[in-house]
Amino acid sequence: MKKKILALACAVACVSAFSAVFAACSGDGGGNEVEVPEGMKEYTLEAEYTPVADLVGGAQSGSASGYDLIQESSAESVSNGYFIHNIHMTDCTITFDFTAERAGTAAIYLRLITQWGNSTTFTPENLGVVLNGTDISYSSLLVKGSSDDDPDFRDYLVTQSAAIKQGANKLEIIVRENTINTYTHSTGGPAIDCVKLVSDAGISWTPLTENLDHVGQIEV
Ligand SMILES: [Ca+2]
Repeated sequence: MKKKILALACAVACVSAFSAVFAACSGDGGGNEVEVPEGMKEYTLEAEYTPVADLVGGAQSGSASGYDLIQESSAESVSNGYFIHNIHMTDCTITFDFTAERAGTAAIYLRLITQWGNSTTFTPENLGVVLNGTDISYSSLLVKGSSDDDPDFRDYLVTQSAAIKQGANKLEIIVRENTINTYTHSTGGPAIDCVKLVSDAGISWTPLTENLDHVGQIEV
């Protein structure tokens, strides 16, 4: 009996230790904690409020474009109840235009899942993150596998310190030609819930809240 208890205690301890190591490791697809240092502010730019009307994406099966790229969801991990999905198309670009009161720096987090169940590594080769026309050379993001029906969005740190200009700035997330979508074995992009900027530059933007008036409707 003692042996059994000892074995059980050891198993629990091992699992706990393993979990702790695993959680601390950024390579587990679990995302990053958003950190807001003193003097900085966190800004959330919702993907569903970006210009999607003219976008052409691609669904897991079939086509997807325009407002159909916005998915409503009551899942706990979804910020503001909506996200953008089905951007499985080379060059499909989600654009966040924002304004800064002054020049400064920003940490950039993307809140993402993959729709095809498997955790997947995004790099600048298959997913461009472009600020004011310049590629951010992030190393890689291991994004947790998930699904539209049960999305488990996490924040992924792309860069700790991007240069923000005074005035107008443009952040683009660009799907590049790839074969990472393990469901279609062709081009895949992540589903995007929002972008979080942590900055001292005094950021504002104009969210296209009217997008939601078109969700679920067929445009003619
Ligand atoms: Ca959202």
